[in-house]
Amino acid sequence: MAKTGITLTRRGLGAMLAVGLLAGGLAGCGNSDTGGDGDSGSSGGGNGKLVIGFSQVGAESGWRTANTNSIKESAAEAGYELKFDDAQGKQENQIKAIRNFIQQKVDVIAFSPVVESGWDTVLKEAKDAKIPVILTDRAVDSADKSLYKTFIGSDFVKEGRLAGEWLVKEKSAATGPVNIVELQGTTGSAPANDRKKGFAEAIAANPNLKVVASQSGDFTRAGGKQVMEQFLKANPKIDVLFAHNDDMGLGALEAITAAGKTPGKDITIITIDAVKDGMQALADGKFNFIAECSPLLGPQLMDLAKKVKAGEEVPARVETEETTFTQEQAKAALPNRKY
Ligand code: GYE
Repeated sequence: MAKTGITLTRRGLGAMLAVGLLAGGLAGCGNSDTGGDGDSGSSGGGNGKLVIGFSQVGAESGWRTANTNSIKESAAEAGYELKFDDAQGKQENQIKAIRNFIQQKVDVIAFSPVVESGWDTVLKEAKDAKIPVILTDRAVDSADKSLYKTFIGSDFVKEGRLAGEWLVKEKSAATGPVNIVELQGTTGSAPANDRKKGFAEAIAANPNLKVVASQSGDFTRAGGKQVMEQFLKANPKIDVLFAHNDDMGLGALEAITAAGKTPGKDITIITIDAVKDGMQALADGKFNFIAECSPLLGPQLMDLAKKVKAGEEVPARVETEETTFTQEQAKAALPNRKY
């Protein structure tokens, strides 16, 4: 700021210093780079910075870690104050965090709902307090769409469908039954519900493809390993594993190897996310296909937060762009994979 065209008289310098001090004092030191984000008019922090309260699901997966990093980095870059809460996978913690944000009169509340149901009451409280809400990553099933301004994230049904469509092609020559086991994400979460649905719809195209077991591994490696062990014990013939995220697939690899089978060969493995460890397993031939789900929602979230605070119209749905990876494509993409 004030780079050119100013001749510094002593009085001028004094005035500048005073303004600088005032601004600095109000901003409470810290980030002097507001990134030209034009956040004037925000109120919550009392320091001119846009204040966002964000309630995160937890730290269950590589995807989640990358998502948290993206949000924190983007807030810092935009010069916004981020009040970040980790709900440790519990809806009651998220509700508590949202109530705290309301009490603190943040400018915008954003959250990634751990499950789809049960949000109406707390969202109504935010609405009554006139604090706009942005759903990030996961949807809620509230019938009243006025309870939130927008929903930014992936199309999980599509991800499941892409996974299923790949399998239909891959097994098109099969003459007998192809037994599939499914590791579902967190029970009641939008990505678990939607990926299951999309996959089931797609594989209906080939009557040989049958899901013989489907259970939640809670999106974690430990969960994936444990449930896969059970699957292997209970089902003598498993041809395919569809895991709702990379982490569960990675956990399952251990169980499969321990059972004396070769992942990627004896059992075809399809996952969703495409985080670095997942991409590595795909490049190494242990996974066979990944449908991407991008965690890099931070920049768009900051942009939407600024707009909703300013009362600007925003689209009700902002969809993330994604692709899919075969083993060859994973090899090519890995060197540049940031997360
Ligand atoms: O796929 C999974 C994470 O909500 C899209 O949550 C997200 C999912 C992601 O735990 O790895």
